[in-house]
Amino acid sequence: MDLSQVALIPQPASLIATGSSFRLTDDTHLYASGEGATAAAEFLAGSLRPVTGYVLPVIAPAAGEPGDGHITLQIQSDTELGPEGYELTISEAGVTLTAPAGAGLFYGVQTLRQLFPAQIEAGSPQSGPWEIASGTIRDMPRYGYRGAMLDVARHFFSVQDVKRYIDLLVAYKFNVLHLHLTDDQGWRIEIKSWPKLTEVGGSTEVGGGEGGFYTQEQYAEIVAYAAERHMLIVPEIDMPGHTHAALVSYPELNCDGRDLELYTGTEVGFSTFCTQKEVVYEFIDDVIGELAALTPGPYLHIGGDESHVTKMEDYIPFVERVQGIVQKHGKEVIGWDEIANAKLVPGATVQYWAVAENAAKGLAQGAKVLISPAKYTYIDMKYDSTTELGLSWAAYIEVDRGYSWDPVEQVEGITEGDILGIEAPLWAETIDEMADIEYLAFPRMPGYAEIGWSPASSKDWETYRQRLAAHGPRFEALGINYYRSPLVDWPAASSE
Ligand code: TNX
Repeated sequence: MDLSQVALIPQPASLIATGSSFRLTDDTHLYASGEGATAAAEFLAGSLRPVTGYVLPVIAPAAGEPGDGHITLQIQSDTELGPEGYELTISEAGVTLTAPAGAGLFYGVQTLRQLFPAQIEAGSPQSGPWEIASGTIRDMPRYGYRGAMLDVARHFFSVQDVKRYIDLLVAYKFNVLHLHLTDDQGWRIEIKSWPKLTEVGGSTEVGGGEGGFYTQEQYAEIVAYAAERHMLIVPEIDMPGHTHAALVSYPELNCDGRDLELYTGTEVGFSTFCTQKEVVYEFIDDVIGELAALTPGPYLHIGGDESHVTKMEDYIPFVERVQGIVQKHGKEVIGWDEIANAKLVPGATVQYWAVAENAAKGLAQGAKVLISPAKYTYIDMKYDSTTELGLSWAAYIEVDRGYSWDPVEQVEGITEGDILGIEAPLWAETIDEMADIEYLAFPRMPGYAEIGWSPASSKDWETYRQRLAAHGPRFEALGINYYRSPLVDWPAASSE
């Protein structure tokens, strides 16, 4: 077998094929010691057992040579690999996966999954043999932040849906899920000190459905589920615009204090907190305080986009004050690119989605930039004019367009070191179930995974589209409702 012919996404930083293979059998043991190694080994065993029917015990390494036919996972310092890199060596005699940290072992395990035949993803008994090509992979990411965003405000998605999205994303080495928790149509996170946010503000969604929200316990469950998979949750409270659901729940946050009706349409830019009222800042302090306490990750996203009815002279002091509140609660600020019109606190990140000049204003203040240009990374954009779901205001984003761009070319004067990473947002005006998420995310998300992880020099649409085709059977084994782009020659068996 030839390791260099295996369709890996994202493409590893380096790979050497040695022309033989390793066979997983019912006698294979997974040797692991130490926290990160055992967790990664259990994840691997957990994905292999239901399909192979093998026992695959995870045990501490035996004294002396392990003998043939086993898989060893080990934490091992290697300054070159960094916190997420790994080295995977496969021979006929066995598999050795080493990494300086648990995250690297986890990513090595994701690579291993892709070396097995596609049926490995079926989740139910399949016939082998379970053989993988031999060689060595040394691999590490280009960016430390490889994100997806899910809008649970326009339509609400259950904890179970979010967990499934996490499962699908980590298989491609994504490490951040940004949750857009609040917007005009819905407030989706329980805030104990302001209970009407969810009682009232969480009670509907676009189209007038019943909406919903996460209790703090459910949110903590999502955070923990993600953390076990080396994924960070970045919560967003969008403000001062996109706040109609909060304004309906608590009219005193509005300048004229008047009662409002819930909103179930899809317009943007019509709502704003009253930036002059002290109660608004007391409210934000409570909300950010509760959310920060539930969020082990370093970031808190304050939105800041499309505040079309907030005057610039009100918007700027508002953003400046809210940044201070985030800092007070021990978190780092992320905001959509408009926040760069304000004075940014040290450590702030500007998420470039629309206006490159805003990103440049952030850079000039020493901020990092998170790259999410709508015209390339908004997976709520239709693939082409015939796509039923999605919008098209930024572009049609076929699979080639989603793949064929580079983060460092998006903002004048930006350098690799200025870039925190990339993120592909999924806005939910037009989608309301898991199958819709899957249809818009696949097969585009693997392309963003490669842009975020692989060396820029290895990017090549022609070879990528062939690798992507080979992932069709994997998508099917995973039950993913994916878009069968005509630009990709999906294997016959996978086109139904
Ligand atoms: C723009 S992206 C928005 C969202 C919409 C999205 C639809 C951004 C920061 N604001 O409010 O959902 O377009 O594509």
